[in-house]
Formats: sequence, C-alpha cells, structure tokens
Amino acid sequence: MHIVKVDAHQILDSRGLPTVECRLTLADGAVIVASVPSGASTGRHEAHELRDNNAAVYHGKGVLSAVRHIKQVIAPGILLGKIPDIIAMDKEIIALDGTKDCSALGANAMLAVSIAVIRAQAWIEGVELFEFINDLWQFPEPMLPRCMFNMINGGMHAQSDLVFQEFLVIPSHHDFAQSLACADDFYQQLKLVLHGAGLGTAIGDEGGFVPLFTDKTVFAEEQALSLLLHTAEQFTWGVESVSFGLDSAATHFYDSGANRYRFHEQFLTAPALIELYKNLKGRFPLVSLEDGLAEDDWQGWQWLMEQLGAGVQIVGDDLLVTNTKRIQQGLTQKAMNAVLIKPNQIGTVSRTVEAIRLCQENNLATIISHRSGETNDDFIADLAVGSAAGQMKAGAPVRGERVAKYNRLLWIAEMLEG
Ligand code: 2PG
Ligand code: MG
Repeated sequence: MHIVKVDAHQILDSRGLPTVECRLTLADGAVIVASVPSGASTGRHEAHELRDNNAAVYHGKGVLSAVRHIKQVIAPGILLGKIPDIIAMDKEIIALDGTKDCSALGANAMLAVSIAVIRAQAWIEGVELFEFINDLWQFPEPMLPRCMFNMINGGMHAQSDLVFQEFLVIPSHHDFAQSLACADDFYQQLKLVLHGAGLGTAIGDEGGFVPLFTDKTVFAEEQALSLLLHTAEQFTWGVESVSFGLDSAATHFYDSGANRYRFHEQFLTAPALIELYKNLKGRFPLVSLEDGLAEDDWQGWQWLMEQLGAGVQIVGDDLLVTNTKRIQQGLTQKAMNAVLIKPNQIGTVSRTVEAIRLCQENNLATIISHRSGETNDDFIADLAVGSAAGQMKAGAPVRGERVAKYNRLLWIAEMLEG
C-alpha cells in the first residue's frame, strides 16, 4: 500500500517551543502521525536540529524550514507514491541530506519522516510497532524496560541551585505496572515530604520537582538526594524498593578553557568531581550516573569508569550522542558501561537501531531516552520494547508528554501478557 499524501506542520513541544510533525496518508485512507522531541542540554556532537533563526517569532526557534524540507524535498523525492520501507527510505533520506550531521535537511525533519515511515509500515503489516521493530531487526524477545523516573529537576531543566540536571528514582520491580505504581507513589510521597519541609512543589521541564533550598551550608545536590532517601524511608513500598540515578549533564558546567567543572563555589578537576561522586555513592543508593563528566573529557571518563564502573552504571549521553563512531571510541577507551539512546541525536530510526545493536553486541547497557522538550508521540516506548533495550527514561510519572510513554508501556505490558 503506497503513500498518497505527505504533510508536515510546525507544532509546539512541551516547553512551548516549535517542533516538527509529519503526517503520511496511505492509500487506504489511514493517516499516520509522528512528531519529534528536542533537547535543552544538547551535546555538541549531536545531529543538527534545524531552526529558522528568525528572531521575530518563537525566539528564533521556528522550524518552518524543516517543515518545508519535508513537503518540498523529502516528499516528492522519496515518499509520494511509494510503499513505506524504513530501511530503504532512511538510506535515501541520508543520501539526500548528504551531510555528516544532518544539517542540510535537518535532523528534526529527517526523524519525523523516519518515525512516520516505520509507523506506517507496521500499520500496513497489521502488527504493533514494537513487534515490527523486533521482527525487522531480529532483536532478542520483546521486553518491557526498567524505567528511571526523574523526580527532581535541576541544571538546564529548572531554575534552581541544582547544578546536576536529573535526580532519578529506579524501582526494583521487574513487572512494569508495579514499577510504575511504585514510582508514582514515590512521587506523591515526595510531594508530601517537600510540603512538610516548607519547600515548593513547582515542577521543571521533565515533571520533577524543583525545590529551592534555603540551607546554603550543604550543597543542593546532597539536599536533593537526602530528600529522596527520606522519602524512600517513609514510603509504603519500603526503602529497598528503589535505588537512585543521577544525570549530572556535566558538559553544561564544564569550563573547557580552564579544564575545570564549576560546581557551586568550587572549580573542580575531573578527579575532584569523581571524588564527589564516590562520596555520594557511599551515602546514597546510587546505581546509575549519566554524563558525570563533559562530552570530550575522555580521560576523565576513563578515570570515572576505573573508580566507579564496577558498582555503578556509567552512562554516556552527550559523550556518545547515539553515534556508532563515538560509541566505538568509548568502547576502545573503556569510557562507559552504558549508553543513552536518543533518536533525534542521530536523525533516523535505522541509525538509532545501529547504535543499539552495537551496544548489545558489546554488552553495553542501553537506555532509551526522551528529551526535555517532548510531544505526545510515544515512539520511544515501542522502540524500548521492540529492541529489548532493557531500560528507558521518560521523566517523572506526570505531564501528558511524559505519561504518554509510560501509558503506552502499560498497554504493551498487557499485550505481552496476553
Ligand atoms: C538528557 C536529556 C533528557 P535534554 O540530558 O538526558 O533527560 O535532556 O533533552 O535537555 O538533552
Ligand atoms: Mg543526559
């Protein structure tokens, strides 16, 4: 069944910034919709997100040029009148773009089309998207991911003293519905703890709370982790039911000129920052640390792995940007033992799958991830299950664009249970 119409629009993401939506109409009249997310703490090596840079509207963040590329270049050149075929069409889109970083067509335009194409293909085959992904690329059996829920937001996702970006809670339950219930109860309990401590319950970009700490004698990150521990201790599921993760997003407080990390009043070397992580690991149930160091601090990452890699999941995000070349470099340098996977860092579904596969072949853990700017598109839930990635993060268990992914996982869990 072929594509009879291609449409694209500029829509708003969860932060009120423009993003791209693509609509494919098939010969049977079905309309297949896909939209793409956008990051705030983006890595320098990510694929290029095309923005209009017209300061008169949307603070220069419009995506009308990317929309135009879908309608005027990708649609007539690759899509119209053709049968959806993700592998062939992704290749053609990459060739049409012709750049290393997707800067001609825009990674936002390319990914919107790529997701729409694979969704259309699954529709035509009459199977669920996660099943289609699983079959097409011959992944291990579909599997619900273990999720990391972002309970406290800092860094570039909130206005607060928190230098670190994400304070994640990881339920230990293997059953997804149970782990979502656990995370949700934790979130509600944390709200009560914050009220009790006289701290506000305003939320950040990913739905986590943004406490404004008044005690300046202890650094804010330690206070945030203490709040999480305190919540876990009085939580009906029991303190053992959760462990913690951090995404420091350290690229964004690294001063490359001085080769130092600006952490509150301090100006830390990589070894000093690693000491700080070791100290936190000794006092809190910390099992995962993402972007603990900056995107090009390879030497620092090696030290981090040597010192914490045995007991902690060391996750590369800005460091690796879902790019097989950088993942390969990370493997060679033993810089990490886990990889964050974000489709819009690399521009197409096929390239995302190549990155996941490389990780699986090399026993690196994979975490499928949302972005801080999201839409209600739930593609990453199907990708996580279909690729048997093992883990996923999609923010707090609140806000429509975050729960869209968790709710899709609930449906998939039911389908898999039969
Ligand atoms: C991250 C992401 C998602 P952003 O750093 O892992 O949580 O943030 O989308 O802003 O890059
Ligand atoms: Mg990150």
